[in-house]
Amino acid sequence: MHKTILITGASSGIGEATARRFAQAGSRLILNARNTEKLTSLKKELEESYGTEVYLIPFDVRDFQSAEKAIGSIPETFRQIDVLVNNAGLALGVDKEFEGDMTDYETMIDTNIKALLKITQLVVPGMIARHTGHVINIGSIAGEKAYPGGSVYCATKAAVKALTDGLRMDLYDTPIRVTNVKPGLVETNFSVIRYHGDKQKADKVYSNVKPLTGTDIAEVIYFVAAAPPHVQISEIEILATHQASAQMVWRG
Ligand code: 8X3
Repeated sequence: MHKTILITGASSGIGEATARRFAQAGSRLILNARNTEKLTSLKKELEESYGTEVYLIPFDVRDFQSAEKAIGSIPETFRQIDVLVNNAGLALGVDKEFEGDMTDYETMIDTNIKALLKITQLVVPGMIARHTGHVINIGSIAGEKAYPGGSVYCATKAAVKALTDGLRMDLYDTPIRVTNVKPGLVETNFSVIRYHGDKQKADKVYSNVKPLTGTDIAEVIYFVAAAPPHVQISEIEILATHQASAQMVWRG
């Protein structure tokens, strides 16, 4: 697919796997994350393995000024963004709503909701002007129904659903497509981050079950983007085979 793809949160997990999948397909990549070192080594790997052209925009998506500056200064050859993958996001904590850390709550709200909205605002007007584009937001099954210990994370993913649906309505008179990709149990560094670095607790989330991988989700994201221009996959939910909901996971 000879397109230009901007991916946020591209240094690990689903974002990194998505970068690799589009690189394999011959796309030009604009990659964002906070970790410049990881991004730089991913750029090197993708250039060497696939001959991909990669432009890096390292910044914290919560920093709107940096976002404006970085996206505003994308060089001419990368400027025609065809696909925006709003992937940057995280879960922090599993506490009861009335006991959790307010700073964690703010970080989730700022990253999963406000930053996604800001990046959308910075990229979509160009898509409208070029009469082409696709916004793919990474939601979650957590956005469908709350579960204990996840209320704020679930709220942010419910917001992603609303922002995705609203954007699709705002763009229905344009050729721009809008998709919500909603993964279930995916083994990435998601749970390590959620448990504030407690690897043992994180590993338990994926024990005795075969979870999805970032690569599985990247394949779906690629499929959604590669569909013919008249096909808009509005939402797609992906669960592990032994998973029936966020909480129902059969572990044998
Ligand atoms: C991640 C899926 O089930 O941990 O978005 O909330 S879950």
